Amino acid sequence: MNLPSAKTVRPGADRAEELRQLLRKRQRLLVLTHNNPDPDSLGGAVGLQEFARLAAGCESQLAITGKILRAENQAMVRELKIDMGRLDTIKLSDFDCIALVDTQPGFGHTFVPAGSAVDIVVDHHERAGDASAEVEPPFVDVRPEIGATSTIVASYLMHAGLAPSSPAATALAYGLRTDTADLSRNVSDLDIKVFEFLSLHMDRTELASIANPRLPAAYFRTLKDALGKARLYDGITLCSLGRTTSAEMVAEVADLLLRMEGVRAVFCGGLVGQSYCVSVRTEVGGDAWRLIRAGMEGEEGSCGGHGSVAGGSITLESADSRTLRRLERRLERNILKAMGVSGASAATLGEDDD
Ligand SMILES: [Mn+2]
Repeated sequence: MNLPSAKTVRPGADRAEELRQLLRKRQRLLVLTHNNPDPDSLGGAVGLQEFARLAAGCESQLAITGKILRAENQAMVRELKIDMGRLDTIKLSDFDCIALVDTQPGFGHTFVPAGSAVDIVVDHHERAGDASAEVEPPFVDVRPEIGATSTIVASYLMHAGLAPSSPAATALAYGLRTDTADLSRNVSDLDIKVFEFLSLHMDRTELASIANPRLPAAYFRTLKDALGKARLYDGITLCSLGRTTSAEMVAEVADLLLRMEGVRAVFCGGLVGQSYCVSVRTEVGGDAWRLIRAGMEGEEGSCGGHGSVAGGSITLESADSRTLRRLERRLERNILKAMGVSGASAATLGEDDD
């Protein structure tokens, strides 16, 4: 068990000052985040770069691993001109300070180059495993009670009395908004206070256009195809997209189907490469984590989640259509059993039912 250290309970202004002191002794900061960065990790990274520059005159670079997949996230990078490199092309010896944002050393979806010591960790996820087994970085600010990592980073700017540039404030605000579902989920007082602070500096027009980007025709073809495959049971919708473009697409279809009246839970899947990606959504108060575990019972793979959102992936030995169909049947059987609707027959969106 990890007891909060004295570090994690000191007031925000102290933390901002402590971080400033650390950065002042460094020349160049490398900011890293988890694989396939989401808006909160990008916002937090950009915000930390802003803090390093304004508070300590410390130059920095953001480097990523994986891809920026969702159209909104690509719009965020494009509109706010977020400058980032690929970690495998970065010369590590150019940097004397490494920060991890929205993740922690040892997390599965996070790559820290071998032999590199992490100096700064800012995150809002629970600390995983036995943190005491690892060398504690000089600056660790992990606060699971806060809705977004972007909030924690923006609070350093707020407490230090620094005004972020419009792009940095907009990136932080978009990260905060995304992780808290527009300040409706896992929100703390600090999230609200920080959002007000960011409101003074961000570009609202830009924020709106990031949230509603133009989408390629291929997106709508995938969506049309997916909706045709939705299987509607009493309160639960299942949808297997077959082979699809990305795990993000599976998640988007799951989000969309949950908005249908009467739907309490959605179980969505799709084959990406050799992995079958799964997204589960439940209405507020539901247990998506229980449902995904029930669905994936007996399968080779991993899953995670909390509250009304869960995701996972199943490793398939071969990706032929027969193996896929069999997997889909197993998942459907497990899910329907877990939801207590086994034996019922499915409706589709192709039928008139009024
Ligand atoms: Mn986050």
